[in-house]
Amino acid sequence: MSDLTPWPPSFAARYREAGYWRGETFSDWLHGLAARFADRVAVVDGDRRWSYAELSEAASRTAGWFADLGVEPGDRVVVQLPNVGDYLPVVLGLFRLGALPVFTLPSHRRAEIGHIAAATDAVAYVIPGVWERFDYHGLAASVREVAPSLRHVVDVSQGLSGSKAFEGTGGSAGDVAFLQLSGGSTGLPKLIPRTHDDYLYSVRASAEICRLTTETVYLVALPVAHNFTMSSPGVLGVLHAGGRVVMSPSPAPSVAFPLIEAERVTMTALVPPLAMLWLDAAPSSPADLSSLELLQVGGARLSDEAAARVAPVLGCALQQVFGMAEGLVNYTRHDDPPSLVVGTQGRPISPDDEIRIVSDADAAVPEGEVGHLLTRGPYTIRGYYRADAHNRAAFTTDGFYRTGDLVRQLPSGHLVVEGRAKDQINRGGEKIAAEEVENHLLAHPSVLDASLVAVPDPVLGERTCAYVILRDSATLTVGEVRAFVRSRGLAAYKIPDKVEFVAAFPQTAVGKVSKARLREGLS
Ligand code: OOB
Repeated sequence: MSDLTPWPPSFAARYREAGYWRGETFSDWLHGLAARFADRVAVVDGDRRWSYAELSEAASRTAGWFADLGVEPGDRVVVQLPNVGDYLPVVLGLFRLGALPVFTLPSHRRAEIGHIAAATDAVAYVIPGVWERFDYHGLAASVREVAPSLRHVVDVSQGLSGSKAFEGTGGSAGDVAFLQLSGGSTGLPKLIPRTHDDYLYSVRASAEICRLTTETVYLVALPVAHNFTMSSPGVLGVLHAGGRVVMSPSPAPSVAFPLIEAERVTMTALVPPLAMLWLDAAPSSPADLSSLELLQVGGARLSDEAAARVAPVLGCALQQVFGMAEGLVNYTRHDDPPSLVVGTQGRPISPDDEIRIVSDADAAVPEGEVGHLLTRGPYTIRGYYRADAHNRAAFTTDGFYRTGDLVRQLPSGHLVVEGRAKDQINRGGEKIAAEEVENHLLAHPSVLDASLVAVPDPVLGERTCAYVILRDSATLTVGEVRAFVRSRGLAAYKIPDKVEFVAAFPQTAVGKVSKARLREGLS
């Protein structure tokens, strides 16, 4: 099982020659930022502030703290933190040590974290203590039962200070720097290995495309560990430009709007349902949002109507972002005409992002027609972490990643997302692999078969409906089904929104379950 499927040497050489891969590690990068932007404020969390010099120093001390604990370069450390200032010293500290953060979301529970910790042989698990009335210590105890490698649970609310600074190289630039979680379409979440070289390229290029400067003030409204928030251009892009990162504990207008006013925030990133919530809340809010220059929206398809309302209602520019944790990120550009900003999901970061749009049989579709999006390039992975069998299906033999998205491309290179072929539900930007939830439903002794499909939702875009066939004479209520899935330790967003009991599933011509007909409500 390979940790990293490398790019073929000829591609790696080309990416180095083009200046994309610079041989710099995150630790080198952070030293550079501390030297360049020393006393400028890097991170704000409530009353706490870190300058660039302080952030680099805190990262070194955190690295020392983990080293004292026995965490070694190359070890995996599961990080489950909300939008708190400590996130950056922890992650940058692990980078400095050369240990690999494994990023998870605060909403993940025993099923996800247990699997991730076990699959990566993680040695430590970083938690926020209690957050939003949920005690992560209890979760940690159950994770330990399934992940025997886990030696340490680290609660950042207890403070990680008092250590000697660790000064190391933080690995090599071609090594895996961290693991990111895939949205997935199969039974268990897949892990994405990103290297220093490839990720830092996407960070630098994103900062440039988004025209970030030392004056940029970025509000972290979405979960900080998501790829969008982290690098598109996100927290890392803003730090790269010497700007300021402001942590918002929640994306709710009641929390985020006063922070925008107080910190004179210039940009932020949202998923479509939150963008719509902000559009509704802004006109009657007393908060002064006039500092906002740019709103990025991505993670799921933004409707053209909502897109058209951003500039008039929020008084800032819109940028659509169509990205994926596996790599490829597309942005609409500042100088794009309004029709492209409103009606497309942008074009790729890199001139070396290769885009193929193909039929079911992998043949190129005629220009401008809808097909499956395949991609490879200088920051798109060539394989998931320790998933050789899955990789054979998820990548073509010549290394293109099968995104599972259905798109068409305009002559300008901009992509329009028209749908999805993968068996995944995009619940307002939160991705749900149907098979993962189906497997949990099938674990119930009264359930004979289960199928999870998307149903349209005016706010979230999609919600989930579980169609369930019960065993003979079994009885279950909707509430019991949902409670059962919850009891399996799944993140709340994966618990079926609707449950329908049926006698049989509609079938396709070849006898497979027809999810298309289930989505139509069995009509
Ligand atoms: C982002 O990353 P993931 O890994 O959570 O999800 C990737 C998938 C894409 O394959 C696509 O199905 C969907 O999310 N998606 C969009 C979209 N942005 C992502 N579908 C339609 N329109 C969009 N604008 O979601 C992500 C990563 C980096 C930057 C932005 C988003």
